[in-house]
Amino acid sequence: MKTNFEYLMKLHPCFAAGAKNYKGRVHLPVSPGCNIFCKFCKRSFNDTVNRPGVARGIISPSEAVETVRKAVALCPDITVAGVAGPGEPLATPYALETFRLIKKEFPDIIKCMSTNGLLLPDYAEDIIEAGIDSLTVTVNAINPDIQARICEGIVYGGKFVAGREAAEILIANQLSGIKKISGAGITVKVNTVLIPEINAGHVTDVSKTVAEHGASIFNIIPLIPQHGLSWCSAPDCGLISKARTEAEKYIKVFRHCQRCRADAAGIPGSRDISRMIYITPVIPE
Ligand code: CLF
Ligand code: SF4
Repeated sequence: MKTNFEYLMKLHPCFAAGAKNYKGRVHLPVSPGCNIFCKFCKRSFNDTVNRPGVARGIISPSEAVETVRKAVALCPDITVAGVAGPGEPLATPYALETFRLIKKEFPDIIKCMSTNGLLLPDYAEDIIEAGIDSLTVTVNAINPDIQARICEGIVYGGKFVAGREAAEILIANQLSGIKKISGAGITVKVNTVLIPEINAGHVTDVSKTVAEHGASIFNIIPLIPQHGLSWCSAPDCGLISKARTEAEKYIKVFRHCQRCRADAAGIPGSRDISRMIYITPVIPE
């Protein structure tokens, strides 16, 4: 069963706790919009900046299937087709549509999605039905007062909700969603952005709580100080290492995150084939 954690640890580049496994992934930038407002988020379209939230452009689900064809032909070590932005995959229907198409043509490729978790309880059945094998949920706090300092607000039920109220809804949905998805046998990874000035002392609580709700692996991502959190600092190696060691008391920890672009392709931190499969936008002079 592809959702089995032991299977993913061998074949998924982002689920190997301990040694790096040298498998690859192709990210499909099919998701344009988002439904929450993380203060550190700065989405943009370009060919040069290496970080999450960046892609050369948005592609359609059928273009995504064509992209997977090209990617696996060029790099047979690609075992995962993922959707990680540049926006939120569940805010628009394109990610699930893409996974349904991929499931038909590439039954053996691992289907991976990265979500903020706001709509997880609503879409759990669709995620299961689309055949998603591994799901990442970004949970930056389980305390609403801390979460409210990281995220301005959410769009939920057709209206904007701000501050602590938004944080309460987001956290409740993330945790119940993780429980539902992991209960269905899908392996769940949790990403937490480590923000020294805001959640550094709280990351261990997050790791413990998400493990209790069924997550299998935890990834601490150092903050890139930008946008509304440009006043914060990037955590140093000592702080990252300490946070990972603390979290490891409760859950397996993934340590090789490359903070990938939304259109990354190849082997994380090693082989990059994204320029060969995505058309570089022509910027008018
Ligand atoms: Fe992509 Fe994310 Fe799936 Fe991996 S990336 S959707 S779980 S296939 Fe991996 Fe890249 Fe880190 Fe993400 S190294 S940013 S953890
Ligand atoms: Fe940006 Fe992702 Fe946060 Fe949405 S969930 S605001 S895309 S970081």
